[in-house]
Amino acid sequence: MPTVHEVTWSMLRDLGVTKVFGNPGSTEMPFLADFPSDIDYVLGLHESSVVGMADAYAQATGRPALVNVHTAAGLGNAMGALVNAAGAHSPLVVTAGQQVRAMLTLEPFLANADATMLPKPAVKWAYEPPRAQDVPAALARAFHYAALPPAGPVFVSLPMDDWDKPAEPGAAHQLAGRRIAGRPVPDPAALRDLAARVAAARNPVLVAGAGLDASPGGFDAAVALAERQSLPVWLAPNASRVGFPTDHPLFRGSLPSAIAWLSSALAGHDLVLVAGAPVFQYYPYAPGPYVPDGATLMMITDDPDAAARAPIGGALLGDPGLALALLGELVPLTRRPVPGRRAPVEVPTAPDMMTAGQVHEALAEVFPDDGVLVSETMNGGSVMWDRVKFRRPGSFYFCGAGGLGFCLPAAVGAQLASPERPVVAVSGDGGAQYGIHALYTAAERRIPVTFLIMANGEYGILKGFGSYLGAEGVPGLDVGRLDYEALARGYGVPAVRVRSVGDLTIALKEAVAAVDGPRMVIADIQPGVRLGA
Ligand SMILES: Cc1ncc(C[n+]2csc(CCOP(=O)(O)OP(=O)(O)O)c2C)c(N)n1
Ligand SMILES: [Mg+2]
Repeated sequence: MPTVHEVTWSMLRDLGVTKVFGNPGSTEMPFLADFPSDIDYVLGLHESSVVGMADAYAQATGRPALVNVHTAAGLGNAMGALVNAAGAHSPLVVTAGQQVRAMLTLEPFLANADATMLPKPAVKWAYEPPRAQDVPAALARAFHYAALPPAGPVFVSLPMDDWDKPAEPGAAHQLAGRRIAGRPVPDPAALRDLAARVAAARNPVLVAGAGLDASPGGFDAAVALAERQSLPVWLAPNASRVGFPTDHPLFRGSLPSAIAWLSSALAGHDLVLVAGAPVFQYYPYAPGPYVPDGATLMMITDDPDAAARAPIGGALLGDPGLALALLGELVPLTRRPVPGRRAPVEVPTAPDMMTAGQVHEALAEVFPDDGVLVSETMNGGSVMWDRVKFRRPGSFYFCGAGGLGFCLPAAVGAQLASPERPVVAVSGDGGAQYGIHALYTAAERRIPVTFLIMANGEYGILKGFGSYLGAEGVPGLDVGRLDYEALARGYGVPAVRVRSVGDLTIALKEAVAAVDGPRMVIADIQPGVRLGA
C-alpha cells in the first residue's frame, strides 16, 4: 500500500509541480523528507520573500505555485505577502505543517491552533484534511481551486504525522490526470447589448486591468478592440499588471486612483468600459463623481465579488480577454483622432542627486524590448508610464494590495519563470527592506535580476500623503542613508552606487546585460516625493 507521502508527491508531479517555494521548520520535515530529485526547492530566508517569489512565479507562468511554510508563525509571517497575492489574483497553493494529530487537542508547542482561520481573508479556501488519507485529495482540490476564476491563493494545513500513513486505495489513480478546462464566456445577448452601446457611444474609453494580462490572448484582444474603435486606453489605477502595450499610440497612461481625480482624467468620455479590473481600487479619499457627468460605465470581470461591489455601472461576467475578443468582432470600425502625450521629467534641485523621474527616464533608455519590470514605487510613476515601454504580456508586476515586500522577491520569482527575459526590480530604499532576503535567493542561485534602489533616505511618499492629509508632525518617516552597497555585499550581490544620470545609464546597461547573477544599482535621489509625480 503506497503512503500518503508517495501518493502526494506523485500527484503533485502529475499536476505539473516543478518547484516548491519554502522555508522549513520541524513540522514540515516529514513532508519534505526524501525530497524528489526532479523538483526544485526554492529556499527563501523569510516567509514574506517565499510568498513574494511564488506570487510572481505563479502570475508569470499562469499556473498555481506551491508554497510550504512553517506552522502558525511562518504562516503569520507570510500574511502580508498573501494579501498582495490575493489582490493580484495569483493562484497560490499555500501549505503549512501542523503538529501531530494526537496532540492537537492539547495545543502543544508549534501547533497551528486555528489553522484554517489564520490565513483568512487572504485565501479563498482554507482546509485541514479530516484524515491522513485525505491529504492528496485536499491538495488536488487546492490546485484546481486556486486556478479557477477568480484565481487566488488557497491554504491547506498538513499535520506532520500524516505522511507515513497508508493512502486511500486507488487515490493515486483517481487523482491522476484530472484537468479542469474552460474559461467563463459572457452571455451572448448581454455581449451584443454591450457592443451596441459601444457602437452608439460618442467618445468611449477603455480601462485595461491586470486581468487582461492574466487572460491568455487578453493583451492582443484589447489592442484589436481599441484599434477597431480608436479607443483611448488607460490602465486601471494601481494595476498589478499591464493589460495593454504602453508603446501603443492609443495608450494614455495609468489612471489616478482617487475618485474625483479619476473621473476628471476621464472627462469628455460618455462610456467607460473597464476590462479585468475592479471599479476601482481607490486611494486616497477624494470624494466626487465616480464617472464624468453624463457618462455610463460597464465592467467586464470574472470576479463576481468585484461585479457586486462596484458603486456604479453594469457588469458583464466572463473572462475579460475572451470578452474583448468577442466584442471586437461585434463593433464597427470607427476612426477617431488620437491626441499625443508626454509627461514632463522633473530636474533635481539638489547637487549630486537625481529625481525619480530621471531614474525612470534612464531606465527607459536601457529597458530591453522583452524586459520585465517589477515595481514597488509611486515615485516617478508618471515618467515610468510615459517612457518605459511594456510591449508584450507579462512585462510588469506591482504589489497587488499595496503591501511593501513584494518587489525584490517577485523579481526573483519572475526571473525563475522567464529565464530568457531580463528582469529589473525598482524599489525605494524603505520598501526594499521588507523583501531584502530575496537578495540571498538571487545570489545563491545566480538569478540575473537587476535590483534598482532609489535611495532618498526617507519614506518619501508617506511625507507626500502627510501633506495631502494635512497630518503634521508624523514620526518615523526618515530612515536615513542605509548602506545598500554593504547590504548587497552581505547577501553576495555586486552593487554600485551612482549619483548622476550618466553613471546610472552605464551602470544599468551593465547590470541588465549581466547573465551570471544579480546586480544592484543604487541611485541617490533627492528627498521629497509628490503624490502623482
Ligand atoms: C508592508 C507595508 N508596510 C508599510 C507600508 C506603508 N508605506 C507605504 S509607502 C512607504 C514608504 C516607502 O518608502 P520608499 O520605498 O523609500 O519610497 P519613497 O517614497 O521614499 O520613494 C511605507 C512605509 C506599506 N505600504 N506596506
Ligand atoms: Mg525612500
